[in-house]
Amino acid sequence: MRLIQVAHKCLLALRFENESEEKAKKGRTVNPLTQFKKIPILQLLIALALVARAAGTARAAISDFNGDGHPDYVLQNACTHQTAIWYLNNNVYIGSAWGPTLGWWFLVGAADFNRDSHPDYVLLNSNNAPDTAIWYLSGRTFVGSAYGPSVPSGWGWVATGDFNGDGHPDYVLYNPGTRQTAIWYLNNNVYVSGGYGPTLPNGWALVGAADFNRDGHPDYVLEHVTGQTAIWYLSGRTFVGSAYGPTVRSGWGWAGTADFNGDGNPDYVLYNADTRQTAIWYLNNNVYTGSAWGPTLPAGWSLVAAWCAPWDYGYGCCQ
Ligand SMILES: [Ca+2]
Ligand SMILES: [Ca+2]
Ligand SMILES: [Ca+2]
Ligand SMILES: [Ca+2]
Repeated sequence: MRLIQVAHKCLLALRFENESEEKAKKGRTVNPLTQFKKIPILQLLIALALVARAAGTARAAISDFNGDGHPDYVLQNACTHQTAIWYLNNNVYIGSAWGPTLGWWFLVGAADFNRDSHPDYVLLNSNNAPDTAIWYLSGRTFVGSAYGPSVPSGWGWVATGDFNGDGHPDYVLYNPGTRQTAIWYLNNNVYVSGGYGPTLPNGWALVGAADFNRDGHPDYVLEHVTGQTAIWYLSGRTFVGSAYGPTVRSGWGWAGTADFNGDGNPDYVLYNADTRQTAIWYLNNNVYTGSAWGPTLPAGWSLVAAWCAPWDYGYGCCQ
């Protein structure tokens, strides 16, 4: 449904762009429907589907906000743009507190960018070729902000991880059109340099990053259109091996990864956007070892960003 909405919106945008270009060229009104037919529709729909699919794999912001060693959820409200931290002990809800209100930014991740031992928010202003911002927090309290680098056209922001081992979180970017990946090395919020990572095979998308084989290097989490996941082991930006992970069931989305049971192995967080139920899938490296329900979120709240522009309100995101 989301895919159709996004594709429809993009088609409308392209149609109007095309129409106004023609108008500018010829100085007269053109029929948008005849212009519309000139767009290679199948190729366009495939490209849009790839973009929407990458955009649809929204990520949760999961980190340890109260410093007790257990990862916590950040919830976001699509109507009020308020955030809330839900403190967890493994999969069990133990309390909550308000976080900052996002305005027109979307929350997609959390990592400690200024290295004060408090996780900070990573925010985007759209789901495609976004501007990025870091909101510095002390616990749940906003203490400052800075712009990060802007993602180039055709690329999307996927995850953070320290890929060069300098202690600073870096950005992982993904181009759903070419399936190329890239790492942008940061010093706090400042772009230092970038380089390509491996290119994914057809049908797979990059959804996250964590160190699954515990060699000190973050690895990629890939998801196939079937829900099958895979870990691509990296050394820096270099592919060194891969293994299949468990398959995410229909109705559920892969939302993030963190070590919930404290055994040192990253686990999967799954989220059902219809029921707002969360689940933890415990892993030993790439191998599923068990699962537990996490808390179910209250109505109006989500674990992942709802990609709504102000003009979308009333059409699905804020109900
Ligand atoms: Ca915690
Ligand atoms: Ca910080
Ligand atoms: Ca780094
Ligand atoms: Ca690794």
